[in-house]
Amino acid sequence: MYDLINPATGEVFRSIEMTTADGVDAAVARAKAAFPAWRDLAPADRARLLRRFADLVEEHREELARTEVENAGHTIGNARWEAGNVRDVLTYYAAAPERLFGRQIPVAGGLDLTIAEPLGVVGVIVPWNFPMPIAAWGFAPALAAGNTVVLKPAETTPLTALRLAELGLAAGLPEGVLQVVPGFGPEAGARLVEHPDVRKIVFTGSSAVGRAIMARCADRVKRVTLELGGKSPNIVFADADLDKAAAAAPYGVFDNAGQDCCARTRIYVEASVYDAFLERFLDACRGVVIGDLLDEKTEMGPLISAAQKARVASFVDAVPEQDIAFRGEVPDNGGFWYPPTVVTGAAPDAAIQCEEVFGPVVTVTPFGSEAEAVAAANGTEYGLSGSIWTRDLSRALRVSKAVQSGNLSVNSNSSVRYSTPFGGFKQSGLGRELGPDALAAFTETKNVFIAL
Ligand code: TXE
Repeated sequence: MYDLINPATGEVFRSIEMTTADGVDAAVARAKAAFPAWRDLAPADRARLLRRFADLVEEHREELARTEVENAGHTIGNARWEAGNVRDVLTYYAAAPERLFGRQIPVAGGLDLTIAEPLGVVGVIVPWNFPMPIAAWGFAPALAAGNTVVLKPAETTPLTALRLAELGLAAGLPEGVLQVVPGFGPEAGARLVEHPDVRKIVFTGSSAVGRAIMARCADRVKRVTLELGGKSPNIVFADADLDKAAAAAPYGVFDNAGQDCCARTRIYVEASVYDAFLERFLDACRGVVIGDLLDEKTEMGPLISAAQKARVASFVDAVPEQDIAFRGEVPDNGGFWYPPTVVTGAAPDAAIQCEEVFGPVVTVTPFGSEAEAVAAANGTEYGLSGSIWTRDLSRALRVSKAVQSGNLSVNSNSSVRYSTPFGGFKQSGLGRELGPDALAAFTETKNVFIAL
């Protein structure tokens, strides 16, 4: 049995049984058996089942949200959004089964058909930072394209995924089409990666584990989509709406207590407005509401675990005290709270500027020219998200082109929309989730030539 801990209190609230490697094998066997019938189901029926699944998620939205508050330490506002995102992702991909068009490309001597076929059994390995949405970004397009899914949630946060699988069954998904196996990464996760009947792995998590998974997938040329860490820049030019940029910046990094692969953790501000921005930004930081997770006004909760808190602290403890421009206040109750922290004066090669902290910690650094800002933004091995604040459209487009990142936003800190592709450059990942791209990632292209 594995104890689940409420991150806001540090107390065990439930224990669950973990799936062993044998249990994973059994789940994969069921998924393999369920695949042919699911693949061959009339597209309209697959679509109808996914829509009914989305309706059940909506009906149970509050219950799912409250489960996530207790299990993952999310604020109720965020958790409601996350359950709503699952509904939206299911609804979006419910339109896909009837629209998985092939192509008929003109060729000499016959008729040529290009067809998108499902892969078979897909393994989805999910982290603990956004357990519900990231699960759905994997299973919804995979199921829509006709695959069956075995999903392994993170050790610490299995409850909403388990509930979603129950709701899927209640919606009418056949047995074996969507299964959730809570288990340890090196045991249950590794078995999914190695299993010869799993045709594809979708992994979201740390870069270290992502690299190891990719290496293991190479043994069987197994398809893999990786969504790994980030160290996203937030670039504020002197001509930007400073009030807006500064007001938005705390949410861009302290949301979900910074445990967000898209967190804007490096703020770069044009030197001529650095002081003006910093003053406004620190004011906004002072206003971040921390505490009661069930209060809709609360904006930031605790970290997921004692280990994550220790990891975040190790980065901040290496920063000289005079460089800490702001440290917020958090409850002192045995929960895994870490104060929102603003660091100034960090060197470009300091760990806090280069590595993913995954906590409510942000650096603010001045820059001189546009080229300097771009070089700083591109100065890490990550490339997931980023923001550009300016009123100059040409500059926004120029900088968007130059920043090596899969998702950029101009005058906004938002990264994820279910209908547009999401994923990383460089070591932030491989392949894209969401939008039409995810369907391509869950299908294999077959070409058939018919001689006439
Ligand atoms: O991640 P892991 P951890 C980053 C973030 C964080 C750090 C460590 O910087 O501080 O990673 O977090 C499963 N085979 N991100 O250690 O271990 C594991 O069970 C197969 C960024 O929790 O990568 C869980 O389900 N699976 C990130 C999932 O991998 C294995 C989100 C992620 O856990 C496995 C999370 C193995 N050998 C952490 N070992 C993001 N991109 O958003 C572990 N797992």
